[in-house]
Amino acid sequence: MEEKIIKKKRIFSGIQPSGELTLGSYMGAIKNWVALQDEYECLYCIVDMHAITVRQDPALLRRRSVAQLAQYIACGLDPQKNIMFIQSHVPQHAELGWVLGCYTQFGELSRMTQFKAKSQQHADNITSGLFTYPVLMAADILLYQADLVPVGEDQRQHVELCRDIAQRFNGVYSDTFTVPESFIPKMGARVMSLGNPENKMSKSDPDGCVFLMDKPEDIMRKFKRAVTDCEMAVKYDKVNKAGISNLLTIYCAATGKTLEEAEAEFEGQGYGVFKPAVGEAVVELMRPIREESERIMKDKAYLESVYKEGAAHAQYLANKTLSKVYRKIGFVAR
Ligand code: AQP
Repeated sequence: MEEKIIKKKRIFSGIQPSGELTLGSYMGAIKNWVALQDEYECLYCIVDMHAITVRQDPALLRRRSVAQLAQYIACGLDPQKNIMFIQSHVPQHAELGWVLGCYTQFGELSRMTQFKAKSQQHADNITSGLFTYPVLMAADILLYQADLVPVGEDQRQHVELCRDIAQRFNGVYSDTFTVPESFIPKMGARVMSLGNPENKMSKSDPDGCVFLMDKPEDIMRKFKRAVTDCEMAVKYDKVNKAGISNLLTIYCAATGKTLEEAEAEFEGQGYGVFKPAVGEAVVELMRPIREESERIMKDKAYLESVYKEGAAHAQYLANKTLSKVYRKIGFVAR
């Protein structure tokens, strides 16, 4: 009987080393990366080229890029199973980014909500890199012919644009790129700030943000101070009880419980009991990750071997797509 080789589907995702990894990036993205690593062929990237769309401290960026790799591994990503690398080590990202920029409309980029938000946040430094960020992100994904992109809700619009660019290019030059789908978790797709539950939890808002490497006492303090409302009921109601709804989501994502189970558990108990309970659940979730990261960070040679091997493997895959693209658009072979 003929043996069928079933090719695994491919995943690409990345996080900017523009700050410390947060509970938001863990629940929105990394938790899914870990869950998907057996079923898919995965490329997980540290997107340092995206990070420089806003000003970075060079020494800190270098340190954070390596620390982020250690944290990926500590979260449960296995370098033997996944291709883990630093974006700037694979120059094909920039090369394809340039090409795709010539297939993206100015109007499309102007509509990106992240650009609007970040250009307000960094009004003194609105660079063209910030504007074309989604084109580079499309290149990241399309370079590897990824089928799936596990991200938080905030990145949905960028993945949609990536799909549009891929379809447009395929329409002009025949099938070249796999058109990817976003993969957004049911619980934790949009973790909100603890200080302002109307806003997304972001690494650039340290007050409302829990970092993966925070110490237990800091995590507890942040949750005890979390903004709630003047009622008493632990009930999920995103419109009227944004703070409590966010804490319930975090609690469920951390413990694996459903919203109904969590509401029942805290029925009749005030926020004075609920808030520390959420804090404790997060402390227990983060503890092994923090301890393992600290251990891995001491082994610089190991980390270097992981990102070097990852880059070599990624370059091999990236070259296949890039040479196809160059041929199709009419560049002379090197
Ligand atoms: N609060 C969040 N809830 C759910 N998912 C989130 N992600 C980020 N914040 C949340 C997801 O994690 C990945 C990390 O994306 P990134 O760091 O590359 O970019 P970002 O979304 O711009 O991160 P921040 O923390 O919001 O950075 P700043 O403060 O610089 O703006 C993505 O998959 C994202 O969806």
